[in-house]
Amino acid sequence: MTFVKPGSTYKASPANTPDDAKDSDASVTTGAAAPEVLTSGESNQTIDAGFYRCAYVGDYVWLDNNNNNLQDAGDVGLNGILVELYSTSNLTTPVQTMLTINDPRDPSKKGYYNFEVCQVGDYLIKVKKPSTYDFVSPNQGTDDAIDSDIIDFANESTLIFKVSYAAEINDIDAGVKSKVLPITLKEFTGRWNQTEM
Ligand SMILES: [Ca+2]
Ligand SMILES: [Ca+2]
Ligand SMILES: [Ca+2]
Ligand SMILES: [Ca+2]
Repeated sequence: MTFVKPGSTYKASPANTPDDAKDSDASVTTGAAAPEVLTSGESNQTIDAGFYRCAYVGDYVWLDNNNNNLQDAGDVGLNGILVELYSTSNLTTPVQTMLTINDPRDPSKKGYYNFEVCQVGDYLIKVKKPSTYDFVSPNQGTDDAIDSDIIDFANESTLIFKVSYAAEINDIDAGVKSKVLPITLKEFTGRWNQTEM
């Protein structure tokens, strides 16, 4: 007997734990349960298949060209920016990292990142921007889908957020702007023109 996943985002539960009444019997790789020979009139109610889904966390790092702290028309996504996912149980080593890429859902959009998170819990995101950029002001306006969420500039980090079972979180974004370069005054020449009164 072979079980087919209900959809591509589903994963097979581990098979064959000691309690056959409650376990999954479908192979994680093939979906097939071990063959059973039933005699006439015999009943076997222990052949089960378990599936689960993971959560997703994303999705953009963008350059705020019009300087309004929101992701909107005229802004562009930035590719190649390192994004790190940390569990609050270990804030020194990320559980996952990726470089931002073209959005596979819409390849014209850059700056996309997405983590598949199969363990529910508390997480935060760090965005390792180049030093030529500053982060924009976070949590501006009322629409979290277009605001920036890096609130701790020194640690390049978001607030802690909860990832629940099969959650699809698409509003954790980082806006950056070009740094205002410090200007050093090298020379100043002044001239006083006395005007005759
Ligand atoms: Ca079973
Ligand atoms: Ca903007
Ligand atoms: Ca926000
Ligand atoms: Ca946001």
